[in-house]
Amino acid sequence: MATTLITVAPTGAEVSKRDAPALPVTLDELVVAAKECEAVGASVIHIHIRDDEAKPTLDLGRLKETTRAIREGTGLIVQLSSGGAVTDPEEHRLAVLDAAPDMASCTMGTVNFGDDVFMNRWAFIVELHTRMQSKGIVPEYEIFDLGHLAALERLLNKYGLPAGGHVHVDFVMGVPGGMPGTVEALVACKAALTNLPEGTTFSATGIGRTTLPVLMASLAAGGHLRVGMEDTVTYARSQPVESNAQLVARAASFARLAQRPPMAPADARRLLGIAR
Ligand code: KMH
Ligand code: ZN
Repeated sequence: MATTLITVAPTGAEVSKRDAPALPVTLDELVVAAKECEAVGASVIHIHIRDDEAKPTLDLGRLKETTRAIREGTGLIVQLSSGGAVTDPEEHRLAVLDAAPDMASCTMGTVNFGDDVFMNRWAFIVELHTRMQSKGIVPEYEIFDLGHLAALERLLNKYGLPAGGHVHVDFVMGVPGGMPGTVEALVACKAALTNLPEGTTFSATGIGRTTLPVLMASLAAGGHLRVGMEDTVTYARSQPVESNAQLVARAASFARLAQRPPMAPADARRLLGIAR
């Protein structure tokens, strides 16, 4: 039976604990959230970390400690964000790879990001991709706009396949400044995958109120899912998210209804080409 890979993005860099009290910002909170999410169907965790004041950080020591702790506490695939926060310099974003995660994100182009700009120069993307190749870290290519898929096609044609040989992309939809979180945009992205290597897989996430339409559209289109408080802090109208596990459990229920139950981490490793 076909299954659904569920990625949880529990923290992000933009949401504050004040706005979302359930946001995991300490290592202990993150490990608890990771265990809960694994228990209800997640197989990948997309990690951003915070400092002692709960501000986003790319501190390498903390990233290493976090990677170790999630591996000790769970069987989840550890995917570190190389995107960080919009203010993070490129050197710090590249240094994330020195924490030796299983996976790291690799955003395929610059995008307006609310009132900010999320900068991803071509030369930076190439450096990230080639460093991941040499370190054996499997990328998840983050697609905020349709043109990012054309950039990915160019990247793979010029620099070759990623570590593990499998291409997996994540459509991040509904960011103000990026593509909308609509069925039409998702279908357009899926259609553009025909220009990428055969077997390329995709997941999708919708920011804010686009979460549910994107989740249902992705399942219907044969895609995988990403959910979490990085992307959504409202469960339903006037109902704040209680925990990341609540979002994963909902995604898992939809996946079961679609006859594509959650994928086990071991199967996700095989699919994504992760050796460990
Ligand atoms: N926080 C955003 C600026 C990623 O994790 O790679 C970038 C982001 C993408 O969240
Ligand atoms: Zn992220």
